[in-house]
Amino acid sequence: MKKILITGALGQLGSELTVALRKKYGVDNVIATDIQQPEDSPVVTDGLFEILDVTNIVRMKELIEHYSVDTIIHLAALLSAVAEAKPILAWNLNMGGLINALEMAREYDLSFFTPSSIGAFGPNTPKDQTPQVTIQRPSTMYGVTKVSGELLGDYYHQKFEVDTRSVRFPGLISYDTLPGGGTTDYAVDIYYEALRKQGYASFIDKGTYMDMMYMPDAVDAIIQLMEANSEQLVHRNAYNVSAMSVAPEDFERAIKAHIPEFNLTFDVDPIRQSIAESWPNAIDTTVASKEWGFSPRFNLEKMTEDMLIQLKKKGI
Ligand code: AKB
Repeated sequence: MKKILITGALGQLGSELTVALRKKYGVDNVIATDIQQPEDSPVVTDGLFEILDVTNIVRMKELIEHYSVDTIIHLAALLSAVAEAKPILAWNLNMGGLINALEMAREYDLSFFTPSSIGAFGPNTPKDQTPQVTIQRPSTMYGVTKVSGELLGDYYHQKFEVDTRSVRFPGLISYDTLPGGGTTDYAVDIYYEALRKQGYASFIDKGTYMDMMYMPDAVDAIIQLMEANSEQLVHRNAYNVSAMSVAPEDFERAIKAHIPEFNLTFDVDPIRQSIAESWPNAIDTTVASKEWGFSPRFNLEKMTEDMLIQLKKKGI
Protein backbone atom coordinates (compact mmCIF):
# COMPACT_ATOMS: atom_id res chain seq x y z
CA MET A 1 0.00 0.00 0.00
CA LYS A 2 1.73 3.19 -1.18
CA LYS A 3 -1.06 5.51 -2.42
CA ILE A 4 -4.38 4.66 -0.83
CA LEU A 5 -7.79 5.97 -1.84
CA ILE A 6 -10.56 5.51 0.74
CA THR A 7 -14.24 5.85 -0.15
CA GLY A 8 -16.81 6.62 2.56
CA ALA A 9 -13.97 8.09 4.64
CA LEU A 10 -16.30 10.14 6.88
CA GLY A 11 -18.17 7.09 8.14
CA GLN A 12 -17.64 5.32 11.47
CA LEU A 13 -14.86 3.06 10.16
CA GLY A 14 -13.44 5.43 7.57
CA SER A 15 -12.84 8.33 9.92
CA GLU A 16 -10.58 6.26 12.20
CA LEU A 17 -8.98 4.23 9.42
CA THR A 18 -8.03 7.42 7.55
CA VAL A 19 -6.21 8.80 10.60
CA ALA A 20 -4.39 5.48 11.20
CA LEU A 21 -3.35 5.11 7.55
CA ARG A 22 -2.10 8.70 7.35
CA LYS A 23 0.00 8.05 10.44
CA LYS A 24 1.44 4.82 9.07
CA TYR A 25 1.83 5.55 5.35
CA GLY A 26 2.20 9.37 5.34
CA VAL A 27 -0.33 12.19 5.03
CA ASP A 28 0.38 12.66 1.32
CA ASN A 29 -0.26 8.99 0.56
CA VAL A 30 -3.85 8.71 1.75
CA ILE A 31 -6.68 10.28 -0.25
CA ALA A 32 -9.85 10.37 1.82
CA THR A 33 -13.08 10.73 -0.16
CA ASP A 34 -16.75 11.05 0.69
CA ILE A 35 -19.94 12.41 -0.81
CA GLN A 36 -19.95 15.41 1.57
CA GLN A 37 -17.26 17.77 2.87
CA PRO A 38 -17.83 19.00 6.44
CA GLU A 39 -15.32 21.71 7.26
CA ASP A 40 -14.73 20.60 10.87
CA SER A 41 -13.70 16.95 10.38
CA PRO A 42 -9.99 16.02 10.73
CA VAL A 43 -10.55 13.67 7.77
CA VAL A 44 -11.12 16.82 5.68
CA THR A 45 -8.77 19.26 7.40
CA ASP A 46 -5.71 17.10 8.22
CA GLY A 47 -4.81 15.64 4.82
CA LEU A 48 -5.87 15.06 1.23
CA PHE A 49 -9.64 15.04 0.80
CA GLU A 50 -11.82 14.87 -2.32
CA ILE A 51 -15.55 14.73 -2.92
CA LEU A 52 -16.55 11.41 -4.51
CA ASP A 53 -19.95 9.88 -5.17
CA VAL A 54 -18.97 6.22 -5.63
CA THR A 55 -21.69 5.69 -8.23
CA ASN A 56 -19.78 8.14 -10.47
CA ILE A 57 -17.05 6.05 -12.11
CA VAL A 58 -15.76 8.96 -14.20
CA ARG A 59 -14.90 10.93 -11.06
CA MET A 60 -13.43 7.83 -9.38
CA LYS A 61 -11.18 7.24 -12.40
CA GLU A 62 -10.11 10.89 -12.44
CA LEU A 63 -8.98 10.69 -8.79
CA ILE A 64 -7.19 7.34 -9.25
CA GLU A 65 -5.23 8.73 -12.21
CA HIS A 66 -4.58 12.12 -10.63
CA TYR A 67 -3.10 10.64 -7.44
CA SER A 68 -1.50 7.51 -9.04
CA VAL A 69 -3.43 5.36 -6.57
CA ASP A 70 -2.26 1.75 -6.01
CA THR A 71 -4.77 0.64 -3.34
CA ILE A 72 -8.50 1.25 -2.96
CA ILE A 73 -10.30 0.78 0.35
CA HIS A 74 -13.94 0.88 -0.53
CA LEU A 75 -16.12 1.61 2.52
CA ALA A 76 -19.05 3.65 1.13
CA ALA A 77 -22.25 1.67 1.75
CA LEU A 78 -25.56 1.78 3.61
CA LEU A 79 -25.75 -0.26 6.85
CA SER A 80 -28.33 -2.95 7.63
CA ALA A 81 -31.27 -1.06 9.17
CA VAL A 82 -31.20 1.79 6.63
CA ALA A 83 -30.76 -0.70 3.79
CA GLU A 84 -33.85 -2.56 5.01
CA ALA A 85 -35.83 0.71 5.00
CA LYS A 86 -34.52 1.70 1.53
CA PRO A 87 -33.71 -1.57 -0.27
CA ILE A 88 -33.49 -0.21 -3.82
CA LEU A 89 -31.23 2.65 -2.77
CA ALA A 90 -29.12 0.12 -0.84
CA TRP A 91 -28.78 -2.13 -3.88
CA ASN A 92 -27.92 0.78 -6.17
CA LEU A 93 -25.40 2.36 -3.81
CA ASN A 94 -23.82 -0.75 -2.28
CA MET A 95 -23.53 -2.69 -5.54
CA GLY A 96 -23.07 0.29 -7.89
CA GLY A 97 -20.22 1.69 -5.80
CA LEU A 98 -18.63 -1.72 -5.37
CA ILE A 99 -18.62 -2.66 -9.05
CA ASN A 100 -17.13 0.74 -9.93
CA ALA A 101 -14.37 0.29 -7.37
CA LEU A 102 -13.67 -3.27 -8.58
CA GLU A 103 -13.55 -2.10 -12.19
CA MET A 104 -11.01 0.55 -11.23
CA ALA A 105 -8.97 -2.11 -9.39
CA ARG A 106 -9.02 -4.28 -12.53
CA GLU A 107 -8.14 -1.47 -14.92
CA TYR A 108 -5.35 0.07 -12.80
CA ASP A 109 -4.13 -3.13 -11.07
CA LEU A 110 -5.00 -1.81 -7.60
CA SER A 111 -4.96 -3.74 -4.33
CA PHE A 112 -8.53 -3.85 -3.11
CA PHE A 113 -10.28 -4.02 0.26
CA THR A 114 -13.96 -3.77 1.07
CA PRO A 115 -15.71 -4.90 4.25
CA SER A 116 -18.29 -7.65 4.32
CA SER A 117 -20.29 -8.25 7.50
CA ILE A 118 -21.88 -10.79 9.81
CA GLY A 119 -24.95 -9.59 7.87
CA ALA A 120 -23.80 -11.88 5.05
CA PHE A 121 -25.19 -14.76 7.14
CA GLY A 122 -28.85 -15.59 7.53
CA PRO A 123 -31.39 -17.57 9.54
CA ASN A 124 -30.21 -20.93 8.14
CA THR A 125 -26.57 -20.33 9.03
CA PRO A 126 -25.28 -22.23 12.09
CA LYS A 127 -25.65 -19.74 14.95
CA ASP A 128 -22.71 -20.71 17.14
CA GLN A 129 -19.09 -21.06 16.11
CA THR A 130 -20.33 -20.08 12.65
CA PRO A 131 -17.73 -21.56 10.29
CA GLN A 132 -15.73 -19.59 7.75
CA VAL A 133 -17.40 -21.49 4.92
CA THR A 134 -21.07 -22.16 5.57
CA ILE A 135 -24.64 -21.45 4.42
CA GLN A 136 -25.11 -17.79 3.39
CA ARG A 137 -28.76 -17.11 2.63
CA PRO A 138 -29.39 -13.71 4.32
CA SER A 139 -32.92 -12.39 4.75
CA THR A 140 -32.01 -8.69 4.43
CA MET A 141 -31.09 -6.47 1.46
CA TYR A 142 -27.89 -5.52 3.30
CA GLY A 143 -27.01 -9.21 3.52
CA VAL A 144 -27.82 -9.74 -0.16
CA THR A 145 -25.39 -6.94 -1.09
CA LYS A 146 -22.72 -8.34 1.26
CA VAL A 147 -22.91 -11.90 -0.14
CA SER A 148 -22.91 -10.48 -3.67
CA GLY A 149 -19.87 -8.39 -2.73
CA GLU A 150 -18.01 -11.46 -1.44
CA LEU A 151 -18.79 -13.35 -4.66
CA LEU A 152 -17.70 -10.39 -6.81
CA GLY A 153 -14.45 -10.13 -4.85
CA ASP A 154 -13.70 -13.79 -5.55
CA TYR A 155 -14.75 -13.40 -9.19
CA TYR A 156 -12.42 -10.43 -9.81
CA HIS A 157 -9.59 -12.31 -8.12
CA GLN A 158 -10.06 -15.55 -10.04
CA LYS A 159 -10.97 -14.07 -13.40
CA PHE A 160 -8.84 -10.90 -13.53
CA GLU A 161 -6.20 -11.60 -10.83
CA VAL A 162 -7.24 -8.52 -8.84
CA ASP A 163 -5.79 -8.67 -5.30
CA THR A 164 -9.17 -8.52 -3.52
CA ARG A 165 -9.34 -8.92 0.27
CA SER A 166 -12.19 -8.60 2.77
CA VAL A 167 -13.38 -9.38 6.30
CA ARG A 168 -16.84 -10.02 7.70
CA PHE A 169 -16.98 -7.30 10.34
CA PRO A 170 -19.17 -7.70 13.41
CA GLY A 171 -20.69 -4.65 15.13
CA LEU A 172 -17.94 -2.05 15.48
CA ILE A 173 -17.76 -0.01 18.67
CA SER A 174 -16.00 3.35 18.70
CA TYR A 175 -15.96 6.70 20.47
CA ASP A 176 -14.86 8.88 17.57
CA THR A 177 -17.65 8.83 14.97
CA LEU A 178 -21.15 7.49 15.49
CA PRO A 179 -22.32 4.62 13.29
CA GLY A 180 -25.42 5.35 11.21
CA GLY A 181 -28.27 2.96 10.59
CA GLY A 182 -26.85 -0.35 11.75
CA THR A 183 -28.44 -3.12 13.82
CA THR A 184 -25.49 -3.22 16.20
CA ASP A 185 -25.53 0.57 16.84
CA TYR A 186 -27.09 0.01 20.28
CA ALA A 187 -23.67 -1.18 21.45
CA VAL A 188 -22.28 2.32 20.83
CA ASP A 189 -25.33 4.28 22.04
CA ILE A 190 -25.29 2.43 25.37
CA TYR A 191 -21.93 4.00 26.35
CA TYR A 192 -23.03 7.56 25.47
CA GLU A 193 -26.27 7.18 27.43
CA ALA A 194 -24.51 5.50 30.36
CA LEU A 195 -22.48 8.69 30.77
CA ARG A 196 -25.26 11.15 29.93
CA LYS A 197 -28.22 9.56 31.74
CA GLN A 198 -26.86 6.58 33.70
CA GLY A 199 -29.47 4.56 31.82
CA TYR A 200 -30.26 3.17 28.40
CA ALA A 201 -33.35 1.72 26.68
CA SER A 202 -31.99 -0.92 24.32
CA PHE A 203 -33.66 -1.43 20.93
CA ILE A 204 -32.17 -4.95 20.89
CA ASP A 205 -33.75 -7.44 23.28
CA LYS A 206 -32.24 -9.18 26.28
CA GLY A 207 -30.52 -12.44 25.39
CA THR A 208 -29.77 -11.44 21.79
CA TYR A 209 -26.13 -12.31 21.16
CA MET A 210 -24.13 -10.74 18.35
CA ASP A 211 -20.45 -10.45 17.54
CA MET A 212 -18.72 -7.14 18.28
CA MET A 213 -15.26 -5.62 18.05
CA TYR A 214 -13.55 -2.42 19.26
CA MET A 215 -12.49 0.00 16.51
CA PRO A 216 -8.71 -0.17 17.15
CA ASP A 217 -8.89 -3.93 16.49
CA ALA A 218 -10.91 -3.34 13.30
CA VAL A 219 -8.37 -0.83 12.00
CA ASP A 220 -5.47 -3.18 12.86
CA ALA A 221 -7.27 -6.08 11.15
CA ILE A 222 -7.56 -4.15 7.87
CA ILE A 223 -3.89 -3.11 7.91
CA GLN A 224 -2.75 -6.61 8.88
CA LEU A 225 -4.82 -8.27 6.15
CA MET A 226 -3.69 -5.76 3.51
CA GLU A 227 -0.05 -6.29 4.45
CA ALA A 228 -0.28 -10.09 4.50
CA ASN A 229 1.59 -12.02 1.87
CA SER A 230 -0.78 -12.81 -0.99
CA GLU A 231 0.24 -16.50 -1.09
CA GLN A 232 -0.96 -16.98 2.52
CA LEU A 233 -4.52 -16.00 1.64
CA VAL A 234 -6.88 -18.81 0.69
CA HIS A 235 -10.26 -17.46 1.92
CA ARG A 236 -9.95 -13.92 0.62
CA ASN A 237 -13.55 -12.77 0.44
CA ALA A 238 -14.28 -12.60 3.29
CA TYR A 239 -12.69 -13.64 6.61
CA ASN A 240 -14.77 -14.05 9.79
CA VAL A 241 -13.44 -11.60 12.42
CA SER A 242 -14.79 -10.81 15.89
CA ALA A 243 -13.55 -10.08 19.40
CA MET A 244 -16.58 -10.89 21.56
CA SER A 245 -20.07 -12.35 21.43
CA VAL A 246 -22.31 -10.17 23.59
CA ALA A 247 -25.93 -9.45 24.51
CA PRO A 248 -27.24 -6.14 25.97
CA GLU A 249 -27.05 -7.46 29.55
CA ASP A 250 -23.32 -8.19 29.11
CA PHE A 251 -22.75 -4.48 28.31
CA GLU A 252 -24.88 -3.63 31.36
CA ARG A 253 -22.65 -5.74 33.60
CA ALA A 254 -19.44 -4.28 32.13
CA ILE A 255 -20.70 -0.68 32.43
CA LYS A 256 -21.96 -1.24 36.01
CA ALA A 257 -18.40 -2.05 37.03
CA HIS A 258 -17.65 1.65 36.35
CA ILE A 259 -21.09 3.27 36.80
CA PRO A 260 -22.92 1.20 39.49
CA GLU A 261 -26.16 3.20 39.14
CA PHE A 262 -26.42 2.36 35.40
CA ASN A 263 -29.86 0.98 34.55
CA LEU A 264 -30.63 -1.01 31.39
CA THR A 265 -34.22 -1.17 30.11
CA PHE A 266 -35.65 -2.44 26.83
CA ASP A 267 -37.60 -0.69 24.09
CA VAL A 268 -37.25 -3.25 21.32
CA ASP A 269 -37.38 -2.17 17.69
CA PRO A 270 -39.03 -5.09 15.85
CA ILE A 271 -37.18 -4.46 12.57
CA ARG A 272 -33.69 -4.32 14.02
CA GLN A 273 -34.53 -7.16 16.41
CA SER A 274 -35.53 -9.42 13.53
CA ILE A 275 -32.34 -8.53 11.64
CA ALA A 276 -30.30 -9.35 14.77
CA GLU A 277 -32.09 -12.68 15.18
CA SER A 278 -31.21 -13.64 11.62
CA TRP A 279 -27.47 -13.18 12.34
CA PRO A 280 -25.12 -15.56 14.18
CA ASN A 281 -24.55 -15.49 17.94
CA ALA A 282 -20.82 -16.07 17.66
CA ILE A 283 -18.64 -16.63 14.60
CA ASP A 284 -15.50 -18.75 14.37
CA THR A 285 -12.45 -16.62 13.55
CA THR A 286 -9.77 -19.31 13.46
CA VAL A 287 -9.24 -19.14 9.68
CA ALA A 288 -8.37 -15.41 9.88
CA SER A 289 -5.95 -16.15 12.74
CA LYS A 290 -4.31 -18.98 10.81
CA GLU A 291 -4.01 -17.29 7.41
CA TRP A 292 -2.92 -13.76 8.41
CA GLY A 293 -2.55 -13.68 12.19
CA PHE A 294 -5.81 -11.98 13.25
CA SER A 295 -5.68 -11.49 17.02
CA PRO A 296 -7.86 -8.78 18.62
CA ARG A 297 -6.56 -7.02 21.74
CA PHE A 298 -9.81 -5.80 23.35
CA ASN A 299 -12.35 -7.94 25.20
CA LEU A 300 -15.58 -6.47 26.62
CA GLU A 301 -14.02 -5.33 29.91
CA LYS A 302 -10.96 -3.66 28.32
CA MET A 303 -13.09 -2.02 25.65
CA THR A 304 -15.63 -0.71 28.19
CA GLU A 305 -12.90 0.84 30.31
CA ASP A 306 -11.36 2.58 27.30
CA MET A 307 -14.70 3.68 25.79
CA LEU A 308 -15.74 5.39 29.03
CA ILE A 309 -12.36 7.11 29.42
CA GLN A 310 -12.34 8.34 25.80
CA LEU A 311 -15.96 9.53 25.85
CA LYS A 312 -15.35 11.45 29.09
CA LYS A 313 -12.34 13.11 27.41
CA LYS A 314 -14.71 14.20 24.62
CA GLY A 315 -16.92 15.84 27.24
CA ILE A 316 -19.74 13.29 27.07
C1 AKB B 1 -24.82 -3.19 10.98
O1 AKB B 1 -25.32 -3.38 12.10
O2 AKB B 1 -25.47 -3.01 9.95
C2 AKB B 1 -23.31 -3.24 10.87
C3 AKB B 1 -22.84 -4.61 10.52
C4 AKB B 1 -22.77 -5.65 11.55
O3 AKB B 1 -22.52 -4.86 9.39
N1 AKB B 1 -22.71 -2.78 12.08
